Amino acid sequence: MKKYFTLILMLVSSLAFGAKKLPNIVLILMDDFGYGCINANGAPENLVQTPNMNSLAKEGMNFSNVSTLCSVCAPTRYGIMTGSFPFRVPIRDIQYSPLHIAAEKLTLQKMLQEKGYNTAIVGKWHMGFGSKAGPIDLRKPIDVGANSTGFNYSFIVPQNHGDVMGIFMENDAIWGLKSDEMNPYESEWNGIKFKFFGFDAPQRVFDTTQDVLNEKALAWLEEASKSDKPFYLYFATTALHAPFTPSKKNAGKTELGEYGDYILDADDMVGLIVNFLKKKNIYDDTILILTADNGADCETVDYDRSKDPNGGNPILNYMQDVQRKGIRLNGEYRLGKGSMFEGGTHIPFMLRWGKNFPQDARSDEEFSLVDIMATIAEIVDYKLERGEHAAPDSFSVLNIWKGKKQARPYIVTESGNGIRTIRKDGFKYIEGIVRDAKVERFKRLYNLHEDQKETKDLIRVFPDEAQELQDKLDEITALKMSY
Ligand SMILES: [Ca+2]
Repeated sequence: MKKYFTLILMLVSSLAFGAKKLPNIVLILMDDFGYGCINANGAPENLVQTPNMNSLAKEGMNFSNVSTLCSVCAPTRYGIMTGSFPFRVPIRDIQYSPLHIAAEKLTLQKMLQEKGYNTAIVGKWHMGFGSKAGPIDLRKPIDVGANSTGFNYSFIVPQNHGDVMGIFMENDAIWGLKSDEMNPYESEWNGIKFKFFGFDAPQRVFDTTQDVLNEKALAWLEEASKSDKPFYLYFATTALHAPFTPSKKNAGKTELGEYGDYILDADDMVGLIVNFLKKKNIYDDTILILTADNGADCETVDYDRSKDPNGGNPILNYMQDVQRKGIRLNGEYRLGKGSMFEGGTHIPFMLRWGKNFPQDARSDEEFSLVDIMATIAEIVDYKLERGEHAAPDSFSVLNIWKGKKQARPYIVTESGNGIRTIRKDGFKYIEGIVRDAKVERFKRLYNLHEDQKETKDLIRVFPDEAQELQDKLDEITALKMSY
């Protein structure tokens, strides 16, 4: 009798207290979006306006010291989705296949599915398809892709804005494919040629791609919000990856030209999501994260196109012209996308969850995008069985998200060509070794607390500290996990 009574009591209490729905989660991951592109982070308002992101900073938290995993796209995305440093797997030279997330990997989205979430990705994928290496024919059935990593729904750009596929994919098949015919074609932006396979399916158009993604994201949210299940939307935007092709609505509006107009598109997108959540009265029940995979693709103002026999790199020339108008796209940080310096890895991060997290707050605490997975695991009470395939490098930084102080043991990042950096107590060590002997010269040590622009190399001043950090990197590599 006592046993039954206990059982009934447990049922009653789970109905009364345990029925609290888990929070919805929307993770907006911008592409190549620099720390300094937002007014709230220093972008001059006379050049470009980001009212929706500024409001988010006021309604939630704005972090000034968050690092991405790598200063280019795919490795960072891998790290966010798996809680694993991307140097543990070969991810570079991605050509659509194979799928880079192994079947045995626990992902953020699988974890949330297990907790009863309805999950979706809308936007840039860049994680490959299929179980076999080599060129993949997207017209044929695909055995593994975005959905098999834990998304109930996917509507994706296979690689990135401007990719040769030129199509959208829905649930890992080409969206609207009519036949096997191919009619290759080209287009041009800023003197750069873009080639497309010409699948017999709706083609992405540069200046409407983000609009299509917005519509798909809102349509999915509309459906998902009708259900009792909590939802997780991973919204990976095409903005602001080159080509910089703003919508007709915003073209010509800013003093920064197409680049600034494209920032307006990105800001409008944030407004659409926030307004949707407010309209549905679920804004306070949703964890909203806004961040970026890596910094803007720009050099410092010292980049000298005149020394290049070809007149410089078209994108870097373009970005330099933008910065000469008086904006620092990556804030005060050195260099940008692809580099091992902070301009490539020091990204914007905003966060809101009603009254559960501070509002109108700034935080200078340090953490990494690899920590999203373990932090969310703690929030939704998912017990991570730590190991090589379960968030091996992710630390819960929930205290930081709650506005408190918490020291993450160290921060590891990578450059586009796989040079790793490790940061601890202000010291940032750049290993400058491994794949190519020519990069040996990049072995460096900086004190970011005193020199955030990374101008004074201290490797000869503090050789022991540098060695200690190299040893730590070696240990992290050998153990296959750092948690
Ligand atoms: Ca990127």
